Amino acid sequence: MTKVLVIGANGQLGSELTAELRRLHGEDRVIASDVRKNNGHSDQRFELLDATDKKALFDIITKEQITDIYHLAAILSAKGESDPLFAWDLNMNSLLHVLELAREGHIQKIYWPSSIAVFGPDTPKVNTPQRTIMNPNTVYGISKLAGEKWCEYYHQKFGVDVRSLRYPGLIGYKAKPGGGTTDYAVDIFFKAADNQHFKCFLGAHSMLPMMYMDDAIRATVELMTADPDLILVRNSYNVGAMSFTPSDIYREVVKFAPEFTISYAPDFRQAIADSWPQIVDDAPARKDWGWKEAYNLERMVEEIMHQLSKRAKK
Ligand code: AKB
Repeated sequence: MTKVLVIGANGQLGSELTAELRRLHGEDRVIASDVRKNNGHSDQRFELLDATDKKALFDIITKEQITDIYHLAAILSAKGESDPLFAWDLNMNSLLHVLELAREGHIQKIYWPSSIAVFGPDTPKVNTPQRTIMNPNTVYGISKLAGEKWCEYYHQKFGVDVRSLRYPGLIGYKAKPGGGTTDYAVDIFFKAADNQHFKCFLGAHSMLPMMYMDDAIRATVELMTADPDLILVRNSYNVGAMSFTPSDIYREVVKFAPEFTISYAPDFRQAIADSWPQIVDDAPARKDWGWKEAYNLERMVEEIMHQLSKRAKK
């Protein structure tokens, strides 16, 4: 029977994915873990875990008889640039520990997220193919690209069932991201909901691929529950949903908050955004395991603004 460990469960993706995995497998069959306790609510099935501590990870896996790991802990693109060696250590060594534990037969299945950050300035920006030039120039991108290669290697050499998606920017309203280049597209909603001016750290016309959190969670679950024979890509799948610029999302948000204002003050994150694709081609994900997004920009903005205004009225 499946028993899951989520590493990095307090993060933007982790908090929502943990809730969905508990809905699917049952509360008791999903252990949340993170390097810090979640402020506030108490979680009976939570373990404090430093993802770089292989012994601590091994102890939890054996104690809880874990079968599947969702390893989400990572330092993202913008934050990684302030301490590259720390980002490399966390992003890389924690993945190698999980892969080794699977090779040694302690766990059966791994999910590990990659990112559009694996691409670089000389990658084709429009309809970026699954297989193309990849020369990332952030430490986060380098660690994700190396991680993809390790996942593929462990699958080919040792038969480890590891699956991965190259997430675009993930947009949700339940938990905030930290340290990413696409985070502006989450922050904008909170400023609009609080009726505050929004100073965007990317330029108005900087287009990036993005995805609503509900779609990201569904893509992850669909990939992880697909027949292993359908998973033909064992480094990481491109997955797309929508692409927009700061001025596109502002135009949608202002429909629900007519007083809301924006200005643009690009900082170091602009160069990171400029090195990434604008639109990804995710044909293999659609063909192999049936990926299809449900949310476009308009539908996502409507949903988030609706949820935030409901929350404000409580
Ligand atoms: C980031 O901006 O660093 C992340 C990502 C695209 O992986 N959201």
